Amino acid sequence: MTPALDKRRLLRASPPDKRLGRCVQVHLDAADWAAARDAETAAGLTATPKVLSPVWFYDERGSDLFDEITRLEEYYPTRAERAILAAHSGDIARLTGASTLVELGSGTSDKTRLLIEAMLAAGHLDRFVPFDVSEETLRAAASSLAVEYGISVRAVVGDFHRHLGRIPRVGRRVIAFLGGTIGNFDPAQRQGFLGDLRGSMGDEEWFLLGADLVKEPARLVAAYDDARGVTAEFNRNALRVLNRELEADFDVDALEHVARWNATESWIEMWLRSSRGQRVRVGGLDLNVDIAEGEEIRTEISAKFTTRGIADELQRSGFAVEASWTDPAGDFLLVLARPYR
Ligand code: SAH
Ligand code: AVI
Repeated sequence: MTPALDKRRLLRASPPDKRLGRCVQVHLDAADWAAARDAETAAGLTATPKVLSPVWFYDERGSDLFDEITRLEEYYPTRAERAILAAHSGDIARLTGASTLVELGSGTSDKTRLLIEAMLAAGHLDRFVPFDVSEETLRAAASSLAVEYGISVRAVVGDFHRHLGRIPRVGRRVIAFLGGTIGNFDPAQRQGFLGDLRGSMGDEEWFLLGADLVKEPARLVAAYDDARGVTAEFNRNALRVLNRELEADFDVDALEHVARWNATESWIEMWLRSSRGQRVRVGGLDLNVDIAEGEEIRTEISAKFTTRGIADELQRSGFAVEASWTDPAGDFLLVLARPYR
């Protein structure tokens, strides 16, 4: 199942999974999300240049490919963030004293185990609330974490840009947004997201943000254009998902992966370049899309930050940085912030 794409499933909430002895509840969201996503896709495919939302990457295969990316030699962010969490999860548990850990864009919640274990050791953690648009990955992670740690897990299927308000406000929360996923938002989305998040948080709660830092362009490009071609396949998979879910007929094999550093915007861009002209029918959108030979579709941006830039953006959105850490090489940043009035 792709990112909560089946409208019927969006309409119901599944009951707690009693077999686990703990509450694994998936709150599914309203069908209007699919309509908004489709409208955004139609607008993106008729824009110049053509753009797509990264939401199309994460069907089951895309989530597996992302998992493979995190283990690539060239893809340093996951290893760097894991090193920070290994060194500082105890500090985070102590500073926050939080009883609820929320994780946005949780995926497999792999690195999050370090936080969960530190928060359990500190004796405060009651529940974990993973939030993701990809239902299958969310369900699998929620079930195994509930069984493994014996904590209550309330998983929420939702979209960062629409459904933050559906996250339960229970206990004293630390809201983690790891992996540098904030870099996949454009500046307006980032501002909207931080404002929504701040508006949904109480003064005693915490925001833990992982962000990738600016570095030499060659390393950045290699991280998004690995030698084995895993990222290329991850990129093309977005259009395989579109073909399946929106009854489209993109010739995916004629689309070449391109990753480039945009120094002006301070972000990596991923594109798919068509090696031939193609007229694509997108039945689900009742749309024909003409793609010229050599034309590129932008599928993702991944912004890279400075420590100062992140602190300023957080400040402008109503958060004050309480602590921040990098890995020993200074590749990745983890920031612990709290709302100010
Ligand atoms: N946090 C994990 C996974 C990062 S991959 C890590 O650090 O490794 C990005 C995750 O964000 C995926 O699990 C994907 O399904 C989710 N995601 C992408 N777009 C989303 C959206 N619009 N709303 C909610 N989740 C989204
Ligand atoms: C999820 N996100 C932080 C990843 C990134 O690095 O921007 C997605 C990704 N795209 C290509 N490789 C990894």
